[in-house]
Amino acid sequence: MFSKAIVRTPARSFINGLRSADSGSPDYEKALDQHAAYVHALENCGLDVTVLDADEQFPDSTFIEDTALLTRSAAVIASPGADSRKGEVHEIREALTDFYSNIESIEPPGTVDGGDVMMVGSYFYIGLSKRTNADGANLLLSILNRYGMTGSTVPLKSFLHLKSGVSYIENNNLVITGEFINAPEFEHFNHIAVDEAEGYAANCVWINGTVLVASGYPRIRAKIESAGYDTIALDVSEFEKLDGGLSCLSLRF
Ligand code: CIR
Repeated sequence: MFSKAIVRTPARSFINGLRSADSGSPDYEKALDQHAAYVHALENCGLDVTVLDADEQFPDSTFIEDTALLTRSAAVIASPGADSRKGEVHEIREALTDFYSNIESIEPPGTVDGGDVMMVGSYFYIGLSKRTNADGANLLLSILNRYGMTGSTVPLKSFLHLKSGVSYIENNNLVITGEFINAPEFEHFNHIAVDEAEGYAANCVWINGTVLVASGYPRIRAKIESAGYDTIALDVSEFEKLDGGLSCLSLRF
């Protein structure tokens, strides 16, 4: 169960954030409204939400999940793989000192984006991606081991982050799409499979029994509900334009 979340309000510079394809420029005002609705949904799921101020220096800083990994016994400050995002970690360390006494860090040349780390109890899957390298993953595994946790790596082919294509929603259930459907690492889970057309919605967020799903993807929402979950659909169209999904917008712990 989670009791808290940290989010960061999108900065005006958000419209200049990183993107892999030109899906149109995000609308800043709309992004603010969507972000406010997201915070409201987290609160409705019972979380105490800390909202950090917008940081104009870093256009992608609202995708706060990438800056840290929060576990039950320690926080690990990430080491973002994209040059324009490296400086985001300083402020998050500050914010986490209010909540954690054990704060570890991934150090260069290791890189890890939080979006590449999927928690399944005390086991962590770490995607090896354009953003997360083997040095970073090994360092993260050694930190986790020190705190009695374990994990393993998963090679990525086309997704930006591991959690762009797979989400653990507890009870051995994975919402899963694309290259991960046949991945041996995930074959022992129940698959709630997302077809390519709804692939974006594979990034969803379990919070205390409720699953936040992106709106506009009715088939996957229906499948998640058939598996016994309540869902909340949220419009995150402006974040999708910058390759961001629901999980990227918060750190939950
Ligand atoms: C980036 O490319 O870093 C941002 N525009 C999107 C980050 C999305 N984060 C995530 O999937 N965890």
